[in-house]
Amino acid sequence: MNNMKRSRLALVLFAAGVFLSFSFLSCDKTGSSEIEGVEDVILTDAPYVPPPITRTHPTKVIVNLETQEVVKRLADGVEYVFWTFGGSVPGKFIRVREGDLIEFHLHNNPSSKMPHNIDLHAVTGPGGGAASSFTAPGHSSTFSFKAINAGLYVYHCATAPVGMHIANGMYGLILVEPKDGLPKVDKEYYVMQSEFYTEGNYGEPGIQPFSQAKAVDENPSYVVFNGSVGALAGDNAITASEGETVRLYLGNGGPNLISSFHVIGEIFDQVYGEGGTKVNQNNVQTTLIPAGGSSIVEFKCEVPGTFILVDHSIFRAFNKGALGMLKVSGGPQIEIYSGKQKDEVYLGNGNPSEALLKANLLNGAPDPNKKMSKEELLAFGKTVFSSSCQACHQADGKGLSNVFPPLAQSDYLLKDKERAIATVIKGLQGEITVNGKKFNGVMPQQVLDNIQIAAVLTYVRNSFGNKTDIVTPQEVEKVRGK
Ligand code: HEC
Ligand SMILES: [Cu+2]
Repeated sequence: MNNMKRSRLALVLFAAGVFLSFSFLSCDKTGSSEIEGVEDVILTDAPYVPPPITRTHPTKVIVNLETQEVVKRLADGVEYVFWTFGGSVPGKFIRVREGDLIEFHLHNNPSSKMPHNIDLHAVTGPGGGAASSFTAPGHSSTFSFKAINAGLYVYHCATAPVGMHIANGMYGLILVEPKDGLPKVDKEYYVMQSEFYTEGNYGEPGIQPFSQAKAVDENPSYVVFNGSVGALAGDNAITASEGETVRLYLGNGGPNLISSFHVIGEIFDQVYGEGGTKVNQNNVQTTLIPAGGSSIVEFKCEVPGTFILVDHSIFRAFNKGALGMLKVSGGPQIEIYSGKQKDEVYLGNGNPSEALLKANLLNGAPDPNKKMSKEELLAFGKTVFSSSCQACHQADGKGLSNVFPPLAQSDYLLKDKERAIATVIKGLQGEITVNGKKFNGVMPQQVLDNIQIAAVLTYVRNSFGNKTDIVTPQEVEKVRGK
């Protein structure tokens, strides 16, 4: 405790003494600093947070937390032996009030293989409680600490080898609410980032063992929010309604990486940097969360839609799993965000340069002088399709009714190979009939070389239920020459 706090406490105690009778009758907002009563803490699993504390005095809080070693899903088809505080990763969210006396009971499940302990960054004391809480399987340890500093703190296991205990999932957050509480918000959520180091690469199926080598190299196969790929996405997304304020309690269990936490399409109105008690920035795009550290962000959801939570070290988001979702319900807010207003044809300046075609070759495009097999055309065509056609004709080739005609089982596409080639080379405009339905839109000219066109047409003419012959670059060249 620093001197200022000490003298302030002394002052409060003095005042409390002098106005003892008065204090008993009227309870002011900050209340007394005397420990009063006992209660069991409420613990929650991510992404949920226990309710705000309404007490105006410190109390004795009993925390019972059990370390468990469990097999759970890390990604679809991938399992991992997680070491946990409370059965899932991240560990239970603990919420106490500044000045509370926490009586901590750490239980180690009898089925555990390892001893575990807990180092709470909210503790002022050696090891953050680590030595006092060292607990063998089938044992319980008890220690107490006073939460003298408010803030959002990481806790983690600190049993040797520490790196391995953390890498296997042993971390969570404890919020020490300031005496006067935090400003009221509509929604609060718990999001914790961390990495997993598995023998197999991202997505390799089966129960994956821990890789010490990858952990030492700081080269994880997975970077995730709330313990697994997709834990915060799709049906597991966190939610809010338009107009609501949201507070995220963010933690980073590491063990190694720093998180550049960002919500795509949102701006943090307030950031309590590094999980301290002071708003030290407004209007922040990306907040840094150190390994073994935290951050609190608040924002208002002005516009409905799906907002993507990422580590903006962006390959982690799209290739290692660090992607979550906040779904905001509500009606359109055109004044703040219009949505797409127009889609027009843009032809640019025509054909790609020699240099660009060469560069594309280096990036995996096939050699134009080589004769390609059907398999090669199909494989390359798939990548061309996803970058050049999919946006309009859709991933399943079914198009969009009345706007983009289907390629799947399209009589127009399958009937006339030369016409299909010409469509891609020159674009298409004016009324056409596809499978009996009329379309009258504009397909822009596709700036692609002969191989790309041969490959993409081979692909679309042999996918989505279509089955016919291949298109060769020579055939494309012939149509171009006409
Ligand atoms: C910007 C949107 C857009 C893109 C990108 C696009 N198309 Fe089209 N495509 C259309 C529209 C619109 C039509 C219908 C044009 C009309 O009504 O005359 C069409 C028609 C077609 C047709 C004939 C109708 C049918 O369904 O069989 C084919 C074949 C076709 N596109 C293939 C492709 C291929 C292959 C690519 C990628 C190389 C591609 N398109 C990229 C919008 C697009
Ligand atoms: Cu441990």
